[in-house]
Amino acid sequence: MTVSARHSDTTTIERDVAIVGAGFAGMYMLHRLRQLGLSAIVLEAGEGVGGTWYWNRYPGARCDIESVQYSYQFSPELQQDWDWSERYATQPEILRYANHVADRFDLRRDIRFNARVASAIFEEGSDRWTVATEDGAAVRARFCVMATGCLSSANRPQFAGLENFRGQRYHTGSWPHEGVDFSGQRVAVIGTGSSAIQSIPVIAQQAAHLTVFQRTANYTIPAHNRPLDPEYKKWVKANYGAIRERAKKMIPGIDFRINDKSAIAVSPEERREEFERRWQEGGLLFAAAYNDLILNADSNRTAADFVRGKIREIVHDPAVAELLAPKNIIGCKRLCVDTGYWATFNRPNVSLVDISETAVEGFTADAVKVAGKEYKADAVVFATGFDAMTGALLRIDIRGRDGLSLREKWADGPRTYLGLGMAGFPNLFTVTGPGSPSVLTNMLPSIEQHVEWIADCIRDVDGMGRRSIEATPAAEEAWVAHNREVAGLTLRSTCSSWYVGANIAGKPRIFMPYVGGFPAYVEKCEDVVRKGYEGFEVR
Ligand code: N01
Repeated sequence: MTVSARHSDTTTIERDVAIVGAGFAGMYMLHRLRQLGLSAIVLEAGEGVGGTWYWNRYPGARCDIESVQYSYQFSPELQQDWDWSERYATQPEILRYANHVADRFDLRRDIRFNARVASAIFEEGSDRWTVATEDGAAVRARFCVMATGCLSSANRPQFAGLENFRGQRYHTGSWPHEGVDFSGQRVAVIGTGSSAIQSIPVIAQQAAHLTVFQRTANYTIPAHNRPLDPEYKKWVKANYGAIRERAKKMIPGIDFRINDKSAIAVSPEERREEFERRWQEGGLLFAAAYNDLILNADSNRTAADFVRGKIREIVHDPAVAELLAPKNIIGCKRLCVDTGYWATFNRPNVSLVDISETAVEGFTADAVKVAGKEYKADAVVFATGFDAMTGALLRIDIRGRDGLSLREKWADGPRTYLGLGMAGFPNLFTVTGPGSPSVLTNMLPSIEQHVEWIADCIRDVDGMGRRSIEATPAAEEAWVAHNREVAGLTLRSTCSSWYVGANIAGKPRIFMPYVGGFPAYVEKCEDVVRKGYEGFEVR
């Protein structure tokens, strides 16, 4: 793997397209634009490709979508050549895959690493975007694609007295590249989301003592991860086309078995068998045990009760089991997938501290303080998540027509047309932006669909001999209203999750991803094109 030199020149270069971010979205965007004969450059804050998989190197980090599906499909040769080793790929394996893609398609020569974008400013008249990095370099481009990721801006809550703490501090979302050895240490983990649930069992095996600080108990389903059987891999490769096509017809864009019955239309025995079968199969498939788990509170309770029952079976200490048993809607916050999470709380070196009523009060030089009590720690792991969907975009000073800043435009929450474009921001695209299915789906097919739509759109604008394309205020307003309406149809909008921005102080509460599902959304995007880019003004 080669890493290009630090980009420190202050000159402005010209390209057809500036792309921000070299994760899976930015890499494919670059490849696709090159295929159209356009010049493009990617500006990437990190030293390497991979986006979320470049930064999230915490112990136990893995994808919760099966590896054979969490992968690109744009290149049949790549799909056939690459060999996934496990059912759920580890972060290092996914990062190797990202690097393989970068090498295979010779992407690095058009990626500037260590180039964190500070601003993107639209210039009226010339219809050019100037995308500037923190070190003073800039790219002038006709089009700008924000491939900044949905979960890439770490949430670092302000904890009182943190400056007193003398031990090591880590955030799961920007883990040291050299890894961390917790042997012999007293470790505190704050948070019990997916990152914590994956890392806690691994840290517990290393640390002298692990204290978990839980504000909200969370649901997780066992991964039952395993090495992939060679026969299965052969079968997948022989049937990849059909698997991908089936996945595209599924609401989450994943090829899996969705039971078309309501949970409350079947007998308790049948329900228990179905939940048990899916628990044993493992993973997110559990959420598709019945077709109304996320739509009907009574159906949802049957699944939640089943998982709570499992927790009580697995966790020996009834008081700890009770604390770990979530009280809210299952799947309201993103469902987690784990390896040995509940059983970890049976270990003598692991303790659980409830901070639902009494928040972390402060830090001393060697402890986390809650309700006047000190919990000794040599290291604290903040598994506190991300400023999801909008954080990475709003960190950049983005200004469109008439100097309109995105921060102003989104002051009351994100507003987009299809999660792809925005009124007032001509020729600016967002890959898997708020208002698109994104985080509610398998991200890889969603990324590919967006990248292909954006590339075709740029080609068509050029083909029509026009200079710019921009969502109309009316189309944007209608899409925002439609999003609001469908978000209310599911139970997901009812809890304090990062989907609604509840994890960030002061963030407007809007359900950000589109809940209409992958197939309906793709149909809408295709229909917009068939109708001559309906809802966009092409100038
Ligand atoms: O973050 P989270 P994450 N004091 O926001 C707690 C994806 N992902 O990094 O629930 C105390 O889910 C917070 O508590 P509460 C996946 O989409 C995927 O774990 O707000 N606690 C919560 O427990 C996932 O959903 C994989 O009450 C505080 C935790 O920190 C998303 O990333 C793996 C706090 C944050 O949980 C985010 O997951 C990992 C405070 N001030 C992640 N602030 C895959 O497998 C926050 N918390 C692909």
